[in-house]
Amino acid sequence: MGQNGTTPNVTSKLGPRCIALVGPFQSGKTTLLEAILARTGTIQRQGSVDAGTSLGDASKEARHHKMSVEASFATCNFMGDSYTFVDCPGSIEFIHDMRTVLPAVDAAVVVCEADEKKVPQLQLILRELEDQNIPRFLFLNKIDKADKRVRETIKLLQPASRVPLLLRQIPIWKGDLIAGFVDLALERAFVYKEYAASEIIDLAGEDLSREKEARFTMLETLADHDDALMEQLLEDIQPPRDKVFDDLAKELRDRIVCPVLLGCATRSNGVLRLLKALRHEAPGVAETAQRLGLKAGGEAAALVIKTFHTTHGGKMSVARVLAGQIGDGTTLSTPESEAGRVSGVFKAMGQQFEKRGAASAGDTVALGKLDGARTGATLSSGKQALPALADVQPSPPVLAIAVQARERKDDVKLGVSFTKLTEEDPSLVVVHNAESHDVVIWGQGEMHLRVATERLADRYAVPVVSRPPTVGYRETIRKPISIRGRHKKQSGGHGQFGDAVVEIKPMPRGSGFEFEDRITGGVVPRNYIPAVEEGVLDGLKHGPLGFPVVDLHVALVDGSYHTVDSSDQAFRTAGRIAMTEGLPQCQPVLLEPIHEVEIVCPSEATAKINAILSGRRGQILGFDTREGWSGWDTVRAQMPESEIGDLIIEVRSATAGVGSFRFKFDHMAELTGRTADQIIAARRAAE
Ligand SMILES: Nc1nc2c(ncn2[C@@H]2O[C@H](COP(=O)(O)OP(=O)(O)OP(=O)(O)O)[C@@H](O)[C@H]2O)c(=O)[nH]1
Ligand SMILES: [Mg+2]
Repeated sequence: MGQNGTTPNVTSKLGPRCIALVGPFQSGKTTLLEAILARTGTIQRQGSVDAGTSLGDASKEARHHKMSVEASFATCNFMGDSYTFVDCPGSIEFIHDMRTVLPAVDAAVVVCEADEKKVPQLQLILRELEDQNIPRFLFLNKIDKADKRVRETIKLLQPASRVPLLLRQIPIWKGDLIAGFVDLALERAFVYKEYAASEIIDLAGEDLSREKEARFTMLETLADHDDALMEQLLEDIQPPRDKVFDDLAKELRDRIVCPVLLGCATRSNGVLRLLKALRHEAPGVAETAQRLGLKAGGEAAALVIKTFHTTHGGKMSVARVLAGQIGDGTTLSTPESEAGRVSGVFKAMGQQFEKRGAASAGDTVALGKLDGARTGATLSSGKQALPALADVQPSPPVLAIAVQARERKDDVKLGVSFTKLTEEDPSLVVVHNAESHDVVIWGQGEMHLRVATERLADRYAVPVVSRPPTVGYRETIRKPISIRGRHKKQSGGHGQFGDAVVEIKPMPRGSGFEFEDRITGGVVPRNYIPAVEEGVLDGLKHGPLGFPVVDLHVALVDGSYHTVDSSDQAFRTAGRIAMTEGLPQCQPVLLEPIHEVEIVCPSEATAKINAILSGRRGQILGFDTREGWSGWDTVRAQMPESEIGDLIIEVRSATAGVGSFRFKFDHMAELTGRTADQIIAARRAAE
């Protein structure tokens, strides 16, 4: 027969597929993957996330938190075709792993729930798919818990999507529970069986009339982009079933509708229909390569979508092959450099890697030991390296911790681990602060950083201790003075002598430091003047309040020297003494960094965000609707760096997890009073 019914078990011509499972936090993606693997016979028994027996989320960190913390891969066979599913984390803090996967997939299954609170998250994810032009299905999961009509749920979710959500199945209710569904394209009714394929039943009575009505709504939506279908509907002609399936496939691939399927991942309901829809309607690798603008000759082309550092196999680059063949020993390049020689081709199954033969167009495989390949890289085998097919940048990080190895002996190991950590997760950034000597890990949120430190301990065996990073306080002066710095030492033979008179005065905010030489008549010889400046700089590193001193002018105006005892070192010391003795008399004042912060949030949270900002000494500069995002606002404010430290935690909790911000240094501002006293006291205590 034709499409999507009892299709014979023949390989489709589209080659191996790659499908992303995405969706809001905890919507059931990992469970759905488990159900798919069980349904396709890839695993013997469907495990569960809650019991810690699922193939996905197998890392220690994921099991511990009962949530996905990185993309996870599994390849299975369905009706003669190979499918690699990529289970992406739902938490916004780990969203980068989803972003890097998306360019390479043929389609995405957006797993969601009938939960109003998760609509902003759904919108965020659909937006990523819309922006990257990925065909997408919605899998309305957890229908075992459904408490409202599906049509109402669609109405609730629709604002999250820019294209119509096209309901393709309607539920059959039995009392308060959903017992099965009607497939509107097939015009068949099924009752769910736990952990087994649904059973076909006859449609009658009220269910039949509901089916007719819902089917008409589905066809009407399809007809918006199909004039012939519209005419048939107007003339009350039943379109042939194959024609309906063709339209469904076409409009999915053109990304002008988002079909909605129903199911329950924990009981494996609706999974077979989902697989069949993917088989018949999702595009294959050729179309995906075209979407990416790949103009390949005969050579291999692939996109790296995830990097793992495994304990036994070393570095593994999971890549989707878009054209050609990649086998053991294939030499690959990135647009910038050599990627290396493939040492082993593997099938990735959760945290396991199984050796396999060469991969060809469509396959998603792990490639061993490609030292020069990072996540996101375009790999090619031709003489002329292909240009980059995708460019996915992580969101700017929003939270930081300073870390150090728990044991000194692990310092070197920690450095190596940072490289691996950031290769596995490019949305983490490690920064060495030269001034405070802090090693700071920047990430996307509290859980993100927690998982990073756990990974350092578990995966790389470097336990670390962490604390909030040092805030970049400075100090400056408010009063000009003139002072003499004199260094004189008579110790046995050769003595030391340096003598410098300087004028210290404040300068405008942001001007830094200026040194002026106003020596006349050679009272301080030319060759010693740079040493005085160096000494002054030494004295500025640590001002009277404990912080680096900025925004001042120091002029060397007078001094004296000794023909035998004077030296660079002696004048440098004199310069420093002038500062350490002079600065306390200049009315030092604390300066704190102020950043400009731009927060994005769903509009209903804007008032809460404003309150949070004001509570943190923020000055609100204004707010506006977020461009291109219906129902979202952008709030701009100026805020002290110390208050931005853990701002994200409050922002996330006020916005059901979807709010975010970026910030940029703006200026240094004077800080006096109690807050300043506390900061200075804390600094003294730490020294
Ligand atoms: N009642 C019900 N619970 C479900 C269903 N699917 C998943 N769950 C439960 O929902 C919770 C989250 O499931 P996961 O599969 O981990 O969800 P996820 O989307 O992978 O979560 P993240 O990757 O952390 O975003 C678990 O407690 C599951 O048992 C379902 O169909 N019905
Ligand atoms: Mg998951």
